[in-house]
Amino acid sequence: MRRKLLLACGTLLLSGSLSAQVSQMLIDRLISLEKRGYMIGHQDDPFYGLTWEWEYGRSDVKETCGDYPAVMGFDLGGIEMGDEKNLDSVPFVRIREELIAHHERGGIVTLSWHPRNPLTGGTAWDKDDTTVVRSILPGGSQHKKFLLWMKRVRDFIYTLRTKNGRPVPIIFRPWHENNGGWFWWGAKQCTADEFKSLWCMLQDYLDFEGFENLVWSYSPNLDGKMTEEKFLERYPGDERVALIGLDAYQWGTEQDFVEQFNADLSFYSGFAKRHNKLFAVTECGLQNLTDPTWWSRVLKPQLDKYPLSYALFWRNYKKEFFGPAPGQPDAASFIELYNAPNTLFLKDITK
Ligand code: BMA
Repeated sequence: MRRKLLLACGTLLLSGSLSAQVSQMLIDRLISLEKRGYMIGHQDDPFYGLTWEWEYGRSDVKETCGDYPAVMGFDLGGIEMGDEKNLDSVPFVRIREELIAHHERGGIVTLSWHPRNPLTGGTAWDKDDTTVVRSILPGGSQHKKFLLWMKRVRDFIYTLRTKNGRPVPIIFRPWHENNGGWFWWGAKQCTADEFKSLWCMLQDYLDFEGFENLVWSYSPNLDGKMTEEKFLERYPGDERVALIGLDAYQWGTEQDFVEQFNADLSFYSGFAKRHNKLFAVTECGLQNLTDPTWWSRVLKPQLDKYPLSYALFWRNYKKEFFGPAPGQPDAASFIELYNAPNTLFLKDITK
């Protein structure tokens, strides 16, 4: 049965089963936390950092500023193949363990998915064939295969439960950066209708009665000139999305980033407000923190201007890292971000 997102008294309301109440509770919590500031998140935080990997209890964010990020992100890429490890070599058993642990310590968790290319067998970035999405929709040559891929995702998510058997509420962010042209589900790779059918197919498959702990996040990439018309072209619809996300990295100059980021932040936060949705910067960062003052001088002043649920920095992979780490030149700037009253880390959201 499809979940209904109803608008009532300025909040999002979900009807349905006990698990739907689980996602509604997360939505309510996010709405209420936003009144106090925005949360800081980090991808793959408990698995590895700049100088360590796989050790339990470690976190570059915590070792830099003294607290865990409020939000932790994990990626499902590879689960569709039945793999034991995800595309970044993180064992799925460990993902399950850390995701549940973060929820149980009061944190918020989000899942992304970089699935392989179902038509060619290549990676999520295997983008040259423009028939991939069509091929996995009902009637397509790869539909049956994709049903199995979705089943593997569903089976894994089903195991994400607390000791008492309650499903963990999860911000689920599939088909991200779909306005770009680098994933097989990108704007150059499929039509808007094909994209919407892809979204609905996955959502209808995962979102059935009794299995509704997912808060769906729709997250295009930084455009710099996003408009309502452009945005709506591939937007799956208000009834299918609870959180609007923006993935935004500084790849070029600071000036370009600040300009484009503000343009999109202004559009996205306005759209979210008008449509009664949450808004978050669902991926962000400056690769390898080449500017040691970036956190407090470049990023924070922009985030401060808009109503925002959280900003999540991408993973600290040694060759390309986006989060802070102790002893790094940017650590002091990150601690400044941490000390600000409007940035929320784990302790802030659990007290
Ligand atoms: C990208 C890079 C890749 C990684 C992928 C999924 O942005 O970090 O190295 O495999 O995300 O985490």
